[in-house]
Amino acid sequence: MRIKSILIGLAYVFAASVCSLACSSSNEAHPPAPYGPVPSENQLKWQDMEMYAFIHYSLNTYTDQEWGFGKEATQLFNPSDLDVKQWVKVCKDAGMKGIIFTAKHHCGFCMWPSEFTEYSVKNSPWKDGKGDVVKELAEACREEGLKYALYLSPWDRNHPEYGNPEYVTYFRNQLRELLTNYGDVFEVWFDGANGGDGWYGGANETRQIDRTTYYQWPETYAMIRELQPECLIWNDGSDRGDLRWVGTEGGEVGATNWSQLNKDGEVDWGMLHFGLEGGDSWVPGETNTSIRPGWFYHTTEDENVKSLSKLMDTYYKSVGRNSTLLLNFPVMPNGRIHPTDSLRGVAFKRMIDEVFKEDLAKGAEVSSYSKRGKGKKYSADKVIDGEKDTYWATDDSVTSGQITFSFKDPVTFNRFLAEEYIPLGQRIREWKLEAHVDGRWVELKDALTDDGRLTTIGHRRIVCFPTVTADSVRFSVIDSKACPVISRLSMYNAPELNADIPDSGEKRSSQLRIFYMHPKAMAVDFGKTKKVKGIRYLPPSLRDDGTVTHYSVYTTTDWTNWKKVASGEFSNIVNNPIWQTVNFDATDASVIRFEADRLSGGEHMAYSDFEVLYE
Ligand code: FUL
Repeated sequence: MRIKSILIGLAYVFAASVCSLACSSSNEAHPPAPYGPVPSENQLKWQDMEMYAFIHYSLNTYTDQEWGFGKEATQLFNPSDLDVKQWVKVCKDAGMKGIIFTAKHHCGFCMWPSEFTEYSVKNSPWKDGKGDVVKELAEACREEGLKYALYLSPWDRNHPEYGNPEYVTYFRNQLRELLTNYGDVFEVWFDGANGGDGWYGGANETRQIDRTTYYQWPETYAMIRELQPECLIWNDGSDRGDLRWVGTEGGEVGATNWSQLNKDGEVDWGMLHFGLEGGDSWVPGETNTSIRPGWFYHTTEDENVKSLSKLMDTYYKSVGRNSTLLLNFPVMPNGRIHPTDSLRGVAFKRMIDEVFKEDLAKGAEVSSYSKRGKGKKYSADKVIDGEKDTYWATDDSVTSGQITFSFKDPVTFNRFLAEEYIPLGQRIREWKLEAHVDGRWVELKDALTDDGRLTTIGHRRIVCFPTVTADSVRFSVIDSKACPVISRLSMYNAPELNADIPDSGEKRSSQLRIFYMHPKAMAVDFGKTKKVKGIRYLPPSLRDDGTVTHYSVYTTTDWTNWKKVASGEFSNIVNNPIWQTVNFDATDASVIRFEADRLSGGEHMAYSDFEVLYE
């Protein structure tokens, strides 16, 4: 017995001296080992950008379209006042750290004088065909310290060889031009849209490709890595790049948002929107949305620029949910960004600065009942020290924990911000926030979700709740996949924000008598003859089944003789389910029939709302 305890004692002394050597004379524990996949240096830099702009500008700007068909004349491109410096100023003033420019949209028109096609600015009247928008913007960004990136649509409705291997070579040649001639590019954006029909050099037909094999992405990705090793590859999830789409263009990612996907296998909508817990690759989400309903400029949307409250909501549901925000500013036909968009951008940036100007947590005494090791390296106060690379952590065997903030004088706040130290992976699955108000603990729930639960954190999670005044605040990790590693916790008091333009100017229609004539046709009966000049269609927002992508509109005054007054395509309606407007020559009608020539899925047409435009 005695010998045993002597042996144990010796073993203890030996272990302690080994530790004191290994732990470099202090009693600090080793840092936690990374858990699961971790971000690359490039992904970390990108995530820190937080917000950057999209700029949509092409021939569509001159044809009032969202998707050009590919046969629009190059002569249409003739801006009177193209001013890339104004774009850069607008974006910078809006807090954007970079710009992604649509070098080529689905119509195939190139905004740079590509040597591989005639369908470009070089055959436009602008600057007598000597201009290069991609270059001008690259230089303007560099001058103002913004990063630069490019959108190159894989789908090309102009190119005669689209669908054949020759087109893939053409696409790669273009990409090589873009990645060679315009300096550093932080991201390439390969839009997954592929509507099928197009002009295709005059063939004017529908061409389907197999998205998984046609573009031969592995070879293209290898070329990108070689030409621009710091460039991140975005795609819609079908061919795993470095960043993923979040499954909607509405400006929000899931409140639960894992920065992981699996390297192989199908990526369904849920994986895009919420990420994949336990996925084997780090593929964080980028939330893209436009400051207006559409991506390209339309005069009719001048009144529908997103309100400040909507933009803040978007910020909380993107940057505040472990994502970045890619916010689009469309360019007008004269070559400038509209003043309303510009002012809204400035207001947006000012409001962000205002909300986050004073971190109230810094005035607190911070404590925790557990921490990693015995020293101070991983203590709770690391979450308020303003250093990016220090953090509070627990011992490896501990996967929960609590940090308490105690204030001398009660503080008033309505926002809470948390950050995990993601270079070591994303860990937290569930957490809880409580405030000590008038002598009792109340739970603070996320007001922007239905159930208010707090799940993932990742790079940054911001929680919004009604204003409280508290003398203590408790942050509790309930469930973590490995020991929690938290680099920052902050509290802010945001000014109250009333919706300046409710719902971004979108409105519900008045009561119309709408009924289905058959599953793919609906009719509106006015009861008496009126002069009508258009319709507006709001597709279902939550599922694309029943969304009308191609339509015809008929009118009648007697239910017998029908006149076709319009037909066409609602471009991009599935990804961006916004109001669609169809105008036609004013005509007498007592009934309007809206017919689905094609649905994106399902057998029954569906709508969220419908309006008739009268003269
Ligand atoms: C979509 C495209 O079809 C839209 O036109 C727009 O470019 C948007 C950013 O991506 O998928």
